[in-house]
Amino acid sequence: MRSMDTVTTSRTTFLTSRTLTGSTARSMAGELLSTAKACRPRAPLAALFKATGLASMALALAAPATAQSTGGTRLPTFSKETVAATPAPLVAVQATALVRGLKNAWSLTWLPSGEMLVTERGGTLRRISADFKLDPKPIEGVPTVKAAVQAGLFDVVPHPQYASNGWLYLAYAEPSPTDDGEYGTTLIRARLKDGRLVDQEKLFAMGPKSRRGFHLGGRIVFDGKGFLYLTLGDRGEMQRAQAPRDHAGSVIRLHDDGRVPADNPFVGRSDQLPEVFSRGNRNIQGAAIHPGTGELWAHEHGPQGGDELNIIRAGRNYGWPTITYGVNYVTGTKIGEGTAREGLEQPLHVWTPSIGVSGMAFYTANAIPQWKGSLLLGGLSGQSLVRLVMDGERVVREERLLFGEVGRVRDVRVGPDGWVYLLSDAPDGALWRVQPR
Ligand SMILES: [Ca+2]
Repeated sequence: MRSMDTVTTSRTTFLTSRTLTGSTARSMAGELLSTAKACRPRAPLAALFKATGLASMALALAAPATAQSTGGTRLPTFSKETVAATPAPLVAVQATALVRGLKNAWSLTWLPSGEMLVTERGGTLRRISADFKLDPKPIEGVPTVKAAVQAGLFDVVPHPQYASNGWLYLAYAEPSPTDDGEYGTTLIRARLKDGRLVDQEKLFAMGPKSRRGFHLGGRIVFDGKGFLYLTLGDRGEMQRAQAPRDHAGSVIRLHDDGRVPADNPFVGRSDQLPEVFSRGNRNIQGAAIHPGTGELWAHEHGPQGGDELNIIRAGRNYGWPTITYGVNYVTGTKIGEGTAREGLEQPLHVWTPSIGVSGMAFYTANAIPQWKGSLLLGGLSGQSLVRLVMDGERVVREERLLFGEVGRVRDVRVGPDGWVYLLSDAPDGALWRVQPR
């Protein structure tokens, strides 16, 4: 009886932390108790939590709060434990609003001149001078964007050789040309001339398009070896992330001119799509190349709980929705098979509750020496800048910075001056600079 009390107490604590309603909590507690009854009498408590999808509880009970190896599968670290183990930030920081009046800003980048470009999700591309003056006139020639729910204009990223070739890459929700109400994430490149995008080339369009305004991904990352990655999402139609001839729920890898690289993992397979580099990704809105390994790191939104950090490797399947550490919204019911399955990748790190991960940058600058090597990312619902300290592929420290001070953090970038810059996602959002206090 004692162990059942423990189970109920732990479950209740877990539910309270996610601010579920009392009735939902009670029904979930009921679900747990039924599962407990169904378990073999001597089943360990950790196995019980695992059976009910409470993997972080399982890990906490079964082992120290670090990544473990079980049967060859490395388990992730969990934000609850890494945050708890990190009492105070190494460097206290403050954020200064440099530009206000940005409407749902999504992506920030710099041009060699020191000017900045910012996308606004509604479909406008804005220019900010090197001394932080917002040009009141948006850049012209941006393609027609479908702006709905989470859809709109996403990343803007200059080519690594922008200074010589002038190519800017943009990802956006492109409406179907037949005007049937469907849309999907599309990648173009164009040059900026006299305040206008010219020389536009469409490089990739996800298919099939749909009318669902959820989970469109939209980050563009160059790897410095002539390839680029475009992150996508499942469009809110979760099974598409496992459908082999569907771009939804994948990461795409292309040459900078849109050609499919011959060494992409599914090239030559009629049952797969050649642009696809990885799949089983729910919705990736932050990705960056690791400065040491050259590999693509990405985080993705979980459902209720289960935001993930992953290293995106060729041909790997990241599991969504077959495995996840999250549960269905509101009902808290289980999704898929559980948290692990042979052949599906485990995340490096899991955020439960979800913080709505968005934006990612490795800190390699000198301005904040104590941060060198950190992985920075933003939280939308988490309303904070997150600093992760990694030991190889393991999170050993997690700081939550600026909580509630800048609102929903959509993008995180390191500027040419070495300071960290954030975009806040709001109808009257801002560009913020983060510096030591
Ligand atoms: Ca996953």
